[in-house]
Amino acid sequence: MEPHLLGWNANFDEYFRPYKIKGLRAGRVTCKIKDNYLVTFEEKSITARITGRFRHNAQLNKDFPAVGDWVVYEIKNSNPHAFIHAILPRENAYVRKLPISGGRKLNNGVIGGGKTEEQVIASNINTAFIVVGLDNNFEIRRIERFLTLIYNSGIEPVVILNKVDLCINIAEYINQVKEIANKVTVHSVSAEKNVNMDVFFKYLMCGKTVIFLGSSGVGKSTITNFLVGNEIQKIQSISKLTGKGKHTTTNCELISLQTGGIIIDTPGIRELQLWGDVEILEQSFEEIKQLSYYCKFKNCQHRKEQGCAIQKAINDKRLSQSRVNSYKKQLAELQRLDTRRRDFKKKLNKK
Ligand SMILES: Nc1nc2c(ncn2[C@@H]2O[C@H](COP(=O)(O)OP(=O)(O)OP(=O)(O)O)[C@@H](O)[C@H]2O)c(=O)[nH]1
Ligand SMILES: [Mg+2]
Ligand SMILES: [Zn+2]
Repeated sequence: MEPHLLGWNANFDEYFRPYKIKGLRAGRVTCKIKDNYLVTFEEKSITARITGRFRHNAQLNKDFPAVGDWVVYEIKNSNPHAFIHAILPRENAYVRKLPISGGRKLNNGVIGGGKTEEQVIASNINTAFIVVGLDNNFEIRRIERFLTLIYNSGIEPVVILNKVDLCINIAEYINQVKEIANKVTVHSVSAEKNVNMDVFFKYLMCGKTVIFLGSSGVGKSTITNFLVGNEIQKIQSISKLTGKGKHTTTNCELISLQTGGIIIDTPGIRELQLWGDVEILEQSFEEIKQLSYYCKFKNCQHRKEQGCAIQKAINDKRLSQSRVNSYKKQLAELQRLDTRRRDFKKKLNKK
């Protein structure tokens, strides 16, 4: 496969130049399981690990290769796997807050504790599909959280309402999404019954990478398999690293289509912890931000203050209370994150 079909472009060419002179190669990470990476170049995939020096220099989770990364690697004759020397600068990355480690508490619905670090789920992405199932899965507050994370990553979000075959009031759901994100494109499809599935093709042009996000069971892999048109291919590359094929997706995986588009399928995660600056809410809660300019007080908390434009909008039924609650909750979460990130940075600098 030609590199440009895998998403290679002039920027990567530029970044790669100093390594190329040294005889190193470039490939894209298609799968990652613990310390093992599957790196694809031209027609082949090779398993790879990072070099000792890479490990020594990597401090944070984001310093390690992720699915979608273009990496620089070396093949040594005596070794069964390749060695990754570097990651070429990412054009963007879909990140969330790293959910692992102890000491976590639920406080007012906000998860605290754990490490204050970002986790790169995947990188170098053109479109992020938030997939929801029109069975029992539809949850508008969850879509809002995905939108905040996607805006923070600088990727274009698109909402996919899957399983339309199980739903009679599709328009109602589309309206609910439009109410919270009127600029975001919404498509309703059925991967299983092949309804409206051609909407994906315009996002999957040559060299364009898309990612499927959403809870477990919404149909991300079913959509992926439909687009790949070949179920075996998907199971194969994961089994190359784990030795087994599975139905529920457990790892991110990048799959390139014959037609030139690239898909990243992800596992459905239960906890969606936000990552990003507070300012990002100006995008995911744009209408609230716009209204807040009309509040009488600049530092209005939109509770019971006099002249609060947001309270007025709620009273006039132009804005829902639950949307505002959701905004306040995300705001509190990001403000907490901001404090913790600063503490974490201080600690790192002391080391
Ligand atoms: N009725 C109906 N069922 C569907 C549709 N798309 C997927 N499903 C079913 O939904 C179930 C879950 O689909 P998956 O594709 O495995 O879901 P996923 O989002 O990949 O889930 P995880 O890998 O666990 O995150 C499967 O039993 C599919 O057959 C659809 O359009 N209509
Ligand atoms: Mg899956
Ligand atoms: Zn106000």
